[in-house]
Amino acid sequence: MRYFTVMLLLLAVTPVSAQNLKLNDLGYFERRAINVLVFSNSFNGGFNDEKNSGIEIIHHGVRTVQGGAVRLNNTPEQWDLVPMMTNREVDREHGSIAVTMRYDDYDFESRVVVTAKGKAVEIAVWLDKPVPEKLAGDAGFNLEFLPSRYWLKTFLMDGRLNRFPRYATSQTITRPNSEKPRQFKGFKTYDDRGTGRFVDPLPLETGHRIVMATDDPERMITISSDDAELKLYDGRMLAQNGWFVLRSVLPKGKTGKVVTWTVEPHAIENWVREPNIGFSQVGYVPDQPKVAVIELDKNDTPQATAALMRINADGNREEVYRGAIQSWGPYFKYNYVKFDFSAVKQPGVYYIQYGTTKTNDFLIDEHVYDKITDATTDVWVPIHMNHMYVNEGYRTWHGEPFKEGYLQAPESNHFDLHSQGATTDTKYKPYELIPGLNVGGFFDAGDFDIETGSNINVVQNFIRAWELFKPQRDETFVSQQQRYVDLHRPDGVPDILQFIEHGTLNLVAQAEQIGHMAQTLSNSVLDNYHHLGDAASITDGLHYDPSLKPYEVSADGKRSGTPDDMWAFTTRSPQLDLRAATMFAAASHALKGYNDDLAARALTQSKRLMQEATEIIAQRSAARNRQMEEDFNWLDGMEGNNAVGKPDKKRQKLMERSRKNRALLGDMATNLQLFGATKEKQYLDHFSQQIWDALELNLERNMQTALDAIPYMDDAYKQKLRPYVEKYNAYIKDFDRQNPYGVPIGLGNWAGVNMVLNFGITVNYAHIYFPDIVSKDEVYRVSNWLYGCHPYHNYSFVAVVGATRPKQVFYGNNRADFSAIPGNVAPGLLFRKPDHFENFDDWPFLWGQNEGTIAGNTQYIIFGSAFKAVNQRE
Ligand SMILES: [Ca+2]
Ligand SMILES: [Ca+2]
Ligand SMILES: [Ca+2]
Repeated sequence: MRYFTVMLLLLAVTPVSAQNLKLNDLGYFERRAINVLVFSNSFNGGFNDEKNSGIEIIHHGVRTVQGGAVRLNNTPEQWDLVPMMTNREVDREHGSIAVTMRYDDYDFESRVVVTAKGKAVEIAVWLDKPVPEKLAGDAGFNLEFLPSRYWLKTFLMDGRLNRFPRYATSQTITRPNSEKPRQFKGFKTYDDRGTGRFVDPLPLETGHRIVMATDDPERMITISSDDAELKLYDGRMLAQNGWFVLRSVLPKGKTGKVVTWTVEPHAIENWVREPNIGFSQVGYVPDQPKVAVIELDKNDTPQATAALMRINADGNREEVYRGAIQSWGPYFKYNYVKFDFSAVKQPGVYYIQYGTTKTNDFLIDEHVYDKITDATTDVWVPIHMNHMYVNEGYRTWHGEPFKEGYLQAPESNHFDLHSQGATTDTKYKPYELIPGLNVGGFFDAGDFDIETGSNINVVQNFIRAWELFKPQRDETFVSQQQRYVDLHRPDGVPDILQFIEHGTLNLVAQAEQIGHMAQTLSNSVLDNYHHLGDAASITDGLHYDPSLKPYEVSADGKRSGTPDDMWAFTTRSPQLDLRAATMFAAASHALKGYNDDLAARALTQSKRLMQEATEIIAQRSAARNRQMEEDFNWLDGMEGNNAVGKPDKKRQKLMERSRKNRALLGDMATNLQLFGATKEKQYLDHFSQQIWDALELNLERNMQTALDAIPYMDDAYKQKLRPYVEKYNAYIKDFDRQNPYGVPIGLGNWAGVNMVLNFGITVNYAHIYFPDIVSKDEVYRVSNWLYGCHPYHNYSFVAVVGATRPKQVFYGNNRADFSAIPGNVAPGLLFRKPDHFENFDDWPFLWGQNEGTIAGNTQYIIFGSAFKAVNQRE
């Protein structure tokens, strides 16, 4: 590890003038305690309004304001239109940032210019052409405030006293649907119950000057406008994930500078952010390295030492270790130092004392990791079993969903990033019931659809955990016949086998009924996709009958005129079929002896899909060479991280040979799975012919597959693998140079937990098979990160179990409730450009930081199982 021993110099960071907001080198306005970002993050995520864009304010370290833009609604929802940023100019000379944004649907362009004016910014909206007739009265400049940081705080509007409501209870009116600005792709977020009218919130207050949070110096902010009326709304009236919205409607028929606001966030004089002491909330086993990473404000001066304090059995506290603080250096906006207390090995209850900051307590003990996967396997996973009634003690998590089954999707461009092509690729007509699909499967995440790709991963993850560790844990009653799941009720069958069975049941049904894999089984209408509540109430459980009127039920009570039935999106993807074939082969192996009938069905589908999908790809390849390139790129991830710049000649040759081999021999990992399922030698030969080129081309990506093969291979294989593992070990250690936490950190639109877990799994296996190359110390990198040693805060990303201070709020089936489903794993630290990491623990709704997914959480089960295995080996 790279330490600069005790270099307690002042850091070479330019201090920002305590007085005025200045445009900094990173292109945002800054003064101490305040960052004002102007479209550093624009509206270009996977979905429309992700509450992550436009003008944003990071106020005493918390991003409490965002969404500053010209918008078409009082309180925009996720699927309301967002403007496309067409130009952004930073004018250093005048200290301003100008952004041009455009609504193509309405041919409507506006420009927002933000200029530093002392401690405030001026936000001005400019129009070259007047607001289009259709949008007059609706288009306005909006700025949104995080409810969880403003509720119960006071505010003054033109001197009138008020308080932000804890819960949405303001007033609304209804207006004719014809007046509603178009929503994403023409979908509707609401069910108007046949009234032809939509709901529009009324403002909480209006005026020309608002002072928010006069009672909280960290949140206090003053906004005024001479030329426009400010209206304050509660966005939660329409959608629980709405924010408080302040807006000014753009005037009709005007051009030029049409709206001007002055926005002044209050800054606490000489404010220094509290140190964030990252450590493992689950605790530490006695022999492992124990290094706290301390995140410091750039205006903070590091302490010379920190202490490890023990809480003894009599309740007394004593300092048992004092060590030097070691500097790591700057990483994005903060400065990092480390405190190494590995020397302390005695089991006990401890906390860290750094200056005046004390952490909560944690354990050092041989058994701290024993239960890290229990909440995930016993609680989170069974709650996500679709087509079942799920009970826990006195509580029902959900009834049996989607009793009416799934209809063939018509041609459609869906809202959850799916589409149905012009042909169905099935024998079914659009809207026809596809029988037998309402069985098995797992809810995707915070939504309740069956994402086929994710469900394939889930079954594979369970199989992997089963084949490697044979966990016999039985805490769950599962009856497919009763369609009933009861938590904490053993039924004599290992739960993991029942989860493999449950996932396989749905996927085999897809292959059998549809003839190939569906893309997804998902909602047909947007107004039940954003469902918050019992999954059984998403649809009415009755078959949709278009001959009935909407909301009408047939005399026999079996059909309704409400078009709420779920759809199967069936456009054929041979790549998805290949992945399913791999999974079915492994599932048939795992289920043999437990559910022989399902095992046989899975093997039949595996062989058929493997053959058909390979043929389809070959046909396509012959027809379109370029498509082949894409197919194979998709399959083997050729564009790996270690391909820097243009590939050289040698690399080009390797890539060509690798592609050719893949076309001839099939996917390398599939071959390995098929060998495991059938023990037919040709599959292993096909694997062996490809693995070395794959390792040369992309070591990080293919190391796991190489390690997975070890149980099937001879000693020569392992010897040949050694130099690659040595290179992989260097790759692991290089993360100590890249960031203070020593793990891969993702900067994408979804925080990086999947990448961190993958890395962790591979490091565990590399250590298990090559302990002399990859030392045991390396396996703790990922556990430390997951359980609290990370930027922003030090809470464990895994809900509830094992940790002293787990995160409390996640995005999932429970997302309206500000709670956690036990065992959930958060995506983690979401990076906001240009330099801010974030994980809200008081606001669940940002999926990129708080949403647990079935693929991610079952990946965590593998990581946890492997990690426990390493720790329990002597
Ligand atoms: Ca989904
Ligand atoms: Ca069981
Ligand atoms: Ca229905």
